[in-house]
Amino acid sequence: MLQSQNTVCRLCSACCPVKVESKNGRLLRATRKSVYPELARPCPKLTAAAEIIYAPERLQLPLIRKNRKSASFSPISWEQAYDFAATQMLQLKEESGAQSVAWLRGMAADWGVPWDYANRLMHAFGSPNTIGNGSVCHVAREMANIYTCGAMPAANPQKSECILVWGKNDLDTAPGAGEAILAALARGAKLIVVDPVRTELAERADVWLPIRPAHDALLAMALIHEIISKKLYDQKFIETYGLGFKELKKTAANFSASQIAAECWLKPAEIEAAARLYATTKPACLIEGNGLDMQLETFQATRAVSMLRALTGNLDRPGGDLIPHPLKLRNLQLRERLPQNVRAITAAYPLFDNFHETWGRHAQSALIDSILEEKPYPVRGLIVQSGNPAVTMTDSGRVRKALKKLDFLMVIDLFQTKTCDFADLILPAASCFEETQLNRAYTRNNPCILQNQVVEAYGQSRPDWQIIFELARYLGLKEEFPWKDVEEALDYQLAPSGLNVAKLREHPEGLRAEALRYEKYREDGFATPSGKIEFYCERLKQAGFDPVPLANKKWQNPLSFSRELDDDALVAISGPRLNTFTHTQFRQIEALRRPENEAVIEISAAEARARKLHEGQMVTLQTPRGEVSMPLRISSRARPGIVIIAWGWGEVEEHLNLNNLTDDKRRDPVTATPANRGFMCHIVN
Ligand SMILES: Nc1nc2c(c(=O)[nH]1)N[C@H]1C(S)=C(S)[C@@H](COP(=O)(O)OP(=O)(O)OC[C@H]3O[C@@H](n4cnc5c(=O)[nH]c(N)nc54)[C@H](O)[C@@H]3O)O[C@H]1N2
Ligand SMILES: Nc1nc2c(c(=O)[nH]1)N[C@H]1C(S)=C(S)[C@@H](COP(=O)(O)OP(=O)(O)OC[C@H]3O[C@@H](n4cnc5c(=O)[nH]c(N)nc54)[C@H](O)[C@@H]3O)O[C@H]1N2
Ligand code: SF4
Ligand SMILES: [Mo]
Repeated sequence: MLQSQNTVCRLCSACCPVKVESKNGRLLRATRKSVYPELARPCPKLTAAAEIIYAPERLQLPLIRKNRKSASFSPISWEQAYDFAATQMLQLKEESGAQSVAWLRGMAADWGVPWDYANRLMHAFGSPNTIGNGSVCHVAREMANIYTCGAMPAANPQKSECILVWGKNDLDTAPGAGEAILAALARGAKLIVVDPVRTELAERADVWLPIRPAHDALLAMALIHEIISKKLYDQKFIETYGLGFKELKKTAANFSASQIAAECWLKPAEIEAAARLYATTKPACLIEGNGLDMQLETFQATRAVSMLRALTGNLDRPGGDLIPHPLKLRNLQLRERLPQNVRAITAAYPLFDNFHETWGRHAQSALIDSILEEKPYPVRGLIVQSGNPAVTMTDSGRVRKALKKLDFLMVIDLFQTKTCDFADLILPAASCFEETQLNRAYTRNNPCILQNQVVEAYGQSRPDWQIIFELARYLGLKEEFPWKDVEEALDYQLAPSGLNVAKLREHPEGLRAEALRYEKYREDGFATPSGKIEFYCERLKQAGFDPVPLANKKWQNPLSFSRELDDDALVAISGPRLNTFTHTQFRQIEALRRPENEAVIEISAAEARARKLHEGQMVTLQTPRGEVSMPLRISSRARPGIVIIAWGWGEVEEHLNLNNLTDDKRRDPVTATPANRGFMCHIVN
């Protein structure tokens, strides 16, 4: 039977509302529902949805490694798989304590309820070690925003007159948000872009600041200084709602545009123009992105950036940056069940571990410290769900060593990835169209839209929720997972919000639990300890960090290997994400492989001339950690001094693995963030 149903696509984290046509439980095609159909561009991943979910390489059955010396796997039944997994986990628990088993989450299963279920299972089992990859993604930025204004604001470009895009490439990574920017530009809104790469948005910007990678903290402080010294800030708002403005003003005075411009590869006049345009055009919103992540100064850089919204009085005003209304949900994580005396492997980053009730632990690199260096104790068993750490984690050589050392590794995925090379057991997961779930994008902000199962699970694959609920039974944790299916579990979790699965299904356009309100701070204050915007943060001071960004820090080049490599080195950055792929995924899909999106290293024409390199030749990049080799592309997107390296190709060939180059020794002291994105490297040819 032909059917047309609504759901949310989760082939990448943009979580677009989509319509799916299916026949006899099989997906035929899917299309995005855009608010701006005239501006919408098709998403190639979604267009290829049927090819992705019915790819011949897709896992259909649980697989067990024949023996530790063998590279081949044999199919087994789900019962045998759960039994084997539970036996391994319980044996490790008996020998070394439950904490010797960790659960590592990649981004693909979402940070909504699937994250809660994994945490619940591990907490009930007795291990505090459910670890997400938020130290290299947006969770570190969430924390910085929460420390400043109590929440991660959501930009409202729909009503903005000026949009400041900082290290974000929405046209390729979040098309709904990208279209909202295009619509604003079409009605005359101004655009400022901070990005070292000439992206499509940078090309369209009124002011483009092609910043030297990882120098964002300096630029943010210079913008703050410019706005304060030229009296462009919202004095009334700051007097009423700000804490520590004087201290911020004093620190920012050390970072005037003329003092820092050269260090940031910018001109003072450009910085001044950006500050004036942003602060004098009302309302203005600020869209920050992954360009700010994966820096050694991610936390303080983002804190400084987040202060711009408050200084200009744009917080929680239409067209500014809205403080979200998260849905009221039951906290399912059972963290209170953990024995008091067990420390998490991420304990060296206590502020990051505890900044939020349900974000949990995200200092991803601490997992590798634990396995290899046994700090603070050894993790011996690992479950990897919806992630491909052998390729996506920092310093792949070190990660591979750690995966090899484990006594037990189980991977839950749709495909047999490079990470599976180290696995004892592989469980086939259902895709986003084959499972019902509630994604974080729709619980942190109203309106709430349900991701709906619209087709049957492929082969014997099972949804993530089902795998966790069933594994729980084999671990003797049936009471903690009493629900007969995900819908019952979702209804239980949604109860405080007044919503439930049935109501959400009836409203595919989404439902609000509360009416949209602006300027909520007038009644509620901000969710910081002082109830104010904390330009100065006592909690950070107490923990030994700068209470105002860069207050005591002597600025040093934060790019990895800047001390080890000579002047001939270039700044390498991970290429902006392509709209055809999600990280390491989908390279096996024929329809998504085109000559223009293959793995390449991009440099400017000037740089190629100076180094006598030509288009198409193979080049090798080297850092003290390792090498990658790819064909060279001479590109107008790259400025001199920079190499842009295609991201995610390590799944195809080891010599294409960008994380062979990255360094995990130096990290942001608050969030454990390594410099995956900006680091020095040599071209060796
Ligand atoms: N050098 C460098 N390193 C980086 C980055 C970079 O730009 N440069 N980016 C970083 C960022 S922001 C991130 S988020 C990470 C991403 O790191 P990962 O999360 O490891 O990335 P993916 O390659 O998307 O891996 C997701 C895996 O989940 C599987 N999968 C998809 N859907 C499901 C599902 O519903 N259930 C289950 N169980 N599995 C599923 C996919 O097949 C895939 O193998 O990489 C980080 N690492
Ligand atoms: N198609 C697709 N969509 C995705 C994903 C995907 O893999 N593919 N991944 C999802 C995930 S997990 C994430 S985290 C988001 C990321 O979404 P975005 O934040 O939009 O991510 P990127 O395109 O990686 O990077 C944004 C921009 O930051 C710039 N940049 C690089 N280094 C710096 C720097 O040092 N400073 C500044 N200011 N800018 C810099 C890059 O040039 C790029 O244009 O996308 C999500 N959506
Ligand atoms: S952008 Fe991402 S979430 Fe949206 S339709 Fe494409 S793959 Fe799906
Ligand atoms: Mo990410």
